[in-house]
Amino acid sequence: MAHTLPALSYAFDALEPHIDALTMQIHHDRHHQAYVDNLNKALAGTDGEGKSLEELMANISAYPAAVRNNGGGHWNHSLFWEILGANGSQPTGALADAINTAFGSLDALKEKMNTTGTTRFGSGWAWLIVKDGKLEVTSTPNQDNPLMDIAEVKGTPILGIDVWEHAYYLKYQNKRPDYLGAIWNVINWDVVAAKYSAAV
Ligand code: MN3
Repeated sequence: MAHTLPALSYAFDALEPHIDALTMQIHHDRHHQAYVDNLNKALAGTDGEGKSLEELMANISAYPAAVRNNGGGHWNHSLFWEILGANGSQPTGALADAINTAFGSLDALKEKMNTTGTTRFGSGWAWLIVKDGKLEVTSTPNQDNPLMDIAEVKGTPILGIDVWEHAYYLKYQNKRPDYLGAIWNVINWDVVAAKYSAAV
């Protein structure tokens, strides 16, 4: 069964002014669509065609680079759209406790994610993952992710921040730290909390 582009659950302009509508439209309708299309092309007629995205990630070293890049791109962006939103939520309950235990405070987590994202050379992602029941911050290059068997640090991502220039260049140009500073205004912590609960 072919992979398909998930619809956004909010309008392109819902994250304004922090993430602009044109960036969202191009990022979702063109970049993510291209990952989906190229993944389907790369899998056509191979044994990977019948596998779920998660099955592909767990054994990605067995597949060609086109599956790694486009399968990762599809999985990563699907998570990214989900954990964004304009509801102004804050971490609560078990997730808030786990953040305080692992990092000391929410601000310390944000700082660590921002440093990790800023120092990722070139394109990639900053991640908040659950590893052995605990929260960790890590990053991956390109469209790799911590679900992949080739990842340096493996775990279950519950929040991912895209630091490819296509995620911020129209509004922030080369100022990746400004984008990373702003994105915390549009994190849907209710979704992150649900993913945390499912992962532990
Ligand atoms: Mn992207």
